[in-house]
Amino acid sequence: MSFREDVIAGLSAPQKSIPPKYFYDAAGSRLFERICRLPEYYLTRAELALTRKNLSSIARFAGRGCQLIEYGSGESLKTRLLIRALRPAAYVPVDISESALRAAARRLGREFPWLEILPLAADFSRPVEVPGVRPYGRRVAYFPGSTIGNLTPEQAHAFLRVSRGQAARMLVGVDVRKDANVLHEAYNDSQGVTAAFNLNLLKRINEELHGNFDLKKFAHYAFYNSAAARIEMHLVALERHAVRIGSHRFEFDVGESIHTENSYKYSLQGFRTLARAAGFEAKKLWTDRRGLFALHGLEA
Ligand code: AVJ
Repeated sequence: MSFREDVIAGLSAPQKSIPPKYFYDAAGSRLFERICRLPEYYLTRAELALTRKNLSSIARFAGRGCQLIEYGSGESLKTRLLIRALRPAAYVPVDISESALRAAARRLGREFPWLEILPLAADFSRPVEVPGVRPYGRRVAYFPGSTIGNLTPEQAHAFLRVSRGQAARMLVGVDVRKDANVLHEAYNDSQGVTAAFNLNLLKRINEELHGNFDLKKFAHYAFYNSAAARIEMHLVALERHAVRIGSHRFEFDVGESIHTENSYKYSLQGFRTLARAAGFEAKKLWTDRRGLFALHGLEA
């Protein structure tokens, strides 16, 4: 489905929604980078800290000379730490954005001239087949950043199942279930960067799909749904009005929302159970000092 088809279908349902993968246009990616530096958004720092602290044991688990498949464009500091420690025979970044892939491949190629980089443009919110790339040794899938949290547990199960057929081992970064107040702050930062990130989706629709969203008529709303163990992000209409996208027209009642993201949180045991149900053994667990974030080492 294209951006247009997903948006039209999502806004036509009783609970309006837009898939979170569309947050990441150029402006959205820049806003996300700013989120990662916010004092309230502990995830990025906690994952980087645990990666630094456990780098040699993580690299040992993956195995030197493996073929590393990363879901996400892999421009991050932790990816570069891992590549340096692991010296994979090949690196396959998988991302929906061709431009993000190109930029990551160019930059990593400069930093690691010895590394074979094989970028793959694909939408990993659905199961993807990573084509076989010669016998490069063990394949290890790296899925950092709690991106798996954007999937429902059912989708995460399906994703892990497909990955199991492709990679002997997986490294999955998962945000840990915790005090709802801490979670609330992380998605309601005081500088309003998360709000801008959420609202940018409407701007993107205006620019790319000829929409006429008035951004002043929507507010960022994020809360922790503890029964479902997920942060939900919404864009709430502040007044009753209609919006056009091309020839389509969508009505908003006051207080009606567009659900833009789920960000699931897992207890350590909860994620192990999910991985086991998908055919993995949870072999290793690394966490930061405060136990905010987890990296699970799974074996098929
Ligand atoms: C990139 C999906 C892990 O869910 O925390 C950050 C995206 N949304 N602030 C997350 C996000 C709002 C982020 N993930």
